[in-house]
Amino acid sequence: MEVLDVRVAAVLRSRLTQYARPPYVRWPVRMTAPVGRVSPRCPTATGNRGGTVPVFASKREETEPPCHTENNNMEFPLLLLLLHHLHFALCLFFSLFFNATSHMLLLKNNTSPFPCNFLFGTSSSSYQFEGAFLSDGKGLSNWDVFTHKPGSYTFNNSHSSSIFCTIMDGSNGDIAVDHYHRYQSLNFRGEHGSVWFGFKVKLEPNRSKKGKFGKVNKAGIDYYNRLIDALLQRGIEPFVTITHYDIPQELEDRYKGWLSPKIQEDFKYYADICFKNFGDRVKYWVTFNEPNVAIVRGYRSGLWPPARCSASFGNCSHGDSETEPFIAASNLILSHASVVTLYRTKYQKKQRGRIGIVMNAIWFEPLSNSREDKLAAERAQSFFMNWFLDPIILGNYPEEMHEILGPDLPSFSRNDKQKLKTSGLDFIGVNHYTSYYAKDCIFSACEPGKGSSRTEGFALNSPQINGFSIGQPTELDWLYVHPEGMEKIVTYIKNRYNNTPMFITENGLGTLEKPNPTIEDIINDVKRVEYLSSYLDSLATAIRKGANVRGYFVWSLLDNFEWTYGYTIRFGLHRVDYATLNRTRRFSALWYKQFIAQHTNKACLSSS
Ligand code: PNW
Repeated sequence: MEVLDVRVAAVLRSRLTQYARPPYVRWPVRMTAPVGRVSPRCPTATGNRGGTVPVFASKREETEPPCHTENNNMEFPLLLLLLHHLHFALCLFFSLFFNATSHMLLLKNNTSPFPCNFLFGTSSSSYQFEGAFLSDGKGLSNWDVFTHKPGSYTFNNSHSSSIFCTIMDGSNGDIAVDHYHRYQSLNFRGEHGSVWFGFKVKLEPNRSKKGKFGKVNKAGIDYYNRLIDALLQRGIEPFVTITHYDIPQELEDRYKGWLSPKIQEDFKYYADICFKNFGDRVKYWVTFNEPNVAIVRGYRSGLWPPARCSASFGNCSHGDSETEPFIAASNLILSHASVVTLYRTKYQKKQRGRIGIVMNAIWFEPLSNSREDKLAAERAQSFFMNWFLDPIILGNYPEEMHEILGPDLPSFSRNDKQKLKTSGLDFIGVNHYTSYYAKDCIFSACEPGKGSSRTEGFALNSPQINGFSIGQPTELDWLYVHPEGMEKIVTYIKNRYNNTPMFITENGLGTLEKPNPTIEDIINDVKRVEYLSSYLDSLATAIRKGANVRGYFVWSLLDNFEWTYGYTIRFGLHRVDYATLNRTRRFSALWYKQFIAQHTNKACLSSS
């Protein structure tokens, strides 16, 4: 039995101006445990705490409290609640006023820098949102399996016993924010006060085994069809990512996933199902989300599935951090090319959509003005983003990679090169959150560790080096606020790739929540608004200077499962109470709505 599940990000389209956000499709996964049976769970020190999983659970507590515990007491006496609301309303009024004023700066001559048909939206992903991990015959993905495995994070559960998990809070995406069951009840425009909406949907079209080895899961196809239709009816453009990190566990078990060239055929088979079933209505397709992050964490540090690395890079039982990331990347790049070729030859003419790839894009700032550090910043980019974009757009890996890696960098055959040349992409998706300093490790000494190895191009990169911090730290160790980085990375991509159309497919701020938060703690996310507003400002500057940017999506619509951080970090414009799964609109949601309204280009509207 297999499941294909689709994560859809929604894009809101007004009459002339479109607002977007990306959806995603999880590809078919073979089911290894029947619904309702014991499922794998992150074990305790004393043994496996596997529990019975209901067909689906609408509340987190309905399952055995797995590695997730959160209890937000949201009950307030009525008067207190009213006072809170009043206080909040006043704060909101002033905040909106000041933000509106600051945004007038963006609206020079009353003209928004964002062009006609610019898509504003929010992003989500299936594993992080959907839950329902065994519903309707869905199979297991590599993330389903990985999050239930024992790992190195220890914490005490409610029975005061220690649990060792791969996820910091011992949680998993079994239920996530239950978007699978909840998207329909959402009023996309009203209830949340949102002008845009993001949802994820789980699709079960492919129900046999993995990829071409199984039958298509009809229930899944139906589900995503309903979802896509629901979006379009509300004027929301679906922007679909085919793979957001997760692949069927079956492919790992059969032939080691991305390490095998066989995956190219399976990926093509799966994408074909998506194009065939949804391509009449989906006009934006993304082959992969952040392959540069998935490959590095899966095969170099081993922090993510399939948890492969060498001893000096992490704590894994198998793997080779020096070679495997490059082999896996090569198979992934060729998979992208196969699917783009498929779309171009079989579907694009009729369906008239566009297809691209999304990269994690960090701006690397040289630590000093020295030539060595400037070259190190270039190398850091080559070994991170250009590693994938260069072969796809320019036909081969960056020169620095050839020089440093030599034969450890797989070479493309003449056939592969031909395929890369004729496929390419229609747009580049840019997920940008932060900037890092880069420091040379070829001509100067670096401590052994992250960045100083040849696999990263001997470029130490970090948001903080030698006491210098690239920007304001946040509650996430990898995210520092450096808005200038947005303009710089967009301009860099524009120059390197001949101003290929770009979408900023993710940008946002993650925060921790206090224990027992007040309603104001929950809602008043001024830091998020400041972050978004400053990054949008910087993006506007890049656009004014000629960057061909067609859309911007905030990560994320709702709080959700934040990978290694579990449910501890919250990125949502809407807060999710994980005890009840209730959603509460934050200040940032209102702010974004207003921002979009202000930047709906009046010139576009009047020319309609
Ligand atoms: C993205 N970095 O990942 C992912 O696409 C989302 O699934 C995720 O929830 C979101 O960002 C927030 O983390 C990132 O190190 C991974 O700069 C790494 C980085 C940034 C984003």
